[in-house]
Formats: sequence, C-alpha cells, structure tokens
Amino acid sequence: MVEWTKTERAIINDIFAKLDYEDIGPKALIRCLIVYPWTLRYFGAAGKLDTYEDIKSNKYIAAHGIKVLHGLDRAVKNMDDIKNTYAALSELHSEKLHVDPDNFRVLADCLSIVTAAKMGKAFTPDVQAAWQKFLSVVVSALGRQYH
Ligand code: HEG
Repeated sequence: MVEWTKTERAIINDIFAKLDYEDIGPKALIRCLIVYPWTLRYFGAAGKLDTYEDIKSNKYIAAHGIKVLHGLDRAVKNMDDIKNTYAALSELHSEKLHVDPDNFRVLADCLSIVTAAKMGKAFTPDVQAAWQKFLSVVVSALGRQYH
C-alpha cells in the first residue's frame, strides 16, 4: 500500500483546492493530443481533429478534459485506497474503451506540465515530488484491470 506523509497529503489537497478544472483539464488533454498524436485515436466521437486549431477549439475535448480532472477528485478523496477506487474506471478503459495503458502516463505528464506552468514558482521540487507521486499512483491504479 502507498504511504503518504502529512506534507504530501497537504500538498495534494492544496493543489486540488486551487485547481481550476475548466482551465487545467482541457489544457492537459489538448497538450496530450498534440504532443502524442496517437492518443487522438480514442476520440473519434469528437469530430474533426486534424489541426491544432481543431483540437484547441473542440468542445467535446474540452469537456472530456474537465471530466478527467473530476475523475482525479475521487483519488484525492480516497488517497489510501486509490487502487479500489479506480477498479471500475480501469475496467472501463481496458475492456470497453481499449485505451493503451501507456497513455495514462503521457496524460499524467501533460497534467504535470500544465500544473507547473500555472503554479509557476509555487511548483517547488517538493510540490512536484508529491504531485508526481500522486499521479503515478493514479496511473498504476488505472492500469490495474489490464491483463
Ligand atoms: Mg479517460 C472516459 C478519467 C485517461 C480516454 N475517463 C473517462 C471518464 C473518466 C475518465 C472519469 C468517464 C467515465 C464514465 O463515463 O463513466 N481518464 C480518466 C483519468 C485518466 C484518464 C482519471 C488519467 C489520468 N482516458 C485517459 C486517456 C485516454 C482516455 C489517457 C486516451 C488517450 N476516457 C477516454 C475515453 C473515454 C474516457 C475515450 C470515454 C469518453 C466518452 O464516453 O465520451
């Protein structure tokens, strides 16, 4: 089981308390789709995504980015049992959506970059360490139902 220090818990809760879902969610997903274009394949339902402009202005993509962040809420509220919290979500991504689990990590990296850009100097090494630890646990839990 993952152990969290008091400081790590405080950092994660603080990031979420200040997180602007409507800003960070879309930015992270858009970045992921542009930097790692193979991730576009899962978003056929979003319509035309041929150019950067298409991706940036797509309503479905923006909404999905926000949805992903709300998905992270559940992990913050259940930091001591992220694995079980995500069992159904992992199964959905594996069995139904067929999302290659490598993509969880690349989206998590994009989330780190977007969060860092937003936080600026407040994104200290300690904050980065706690944030990336949290995201790694999420990535691992989402990959759990793959076999
Ligand atoms: Mg996924 C659906 C969360 C990575 C593609 N994702 C969802 C849903 C949530 C979620 C909460 C809605 C589930 C539901 O309707 O019950 N996703 C989530 C998290 C992360 C992640 C927390 C990783 C941090 N997702 C992810 C990645 C891809 C992807 C990397 C593809 C590259 N997700 C995806 C698709 C759907 C969801 C295609 C279905 C979209 C839809 O139904 O409109």
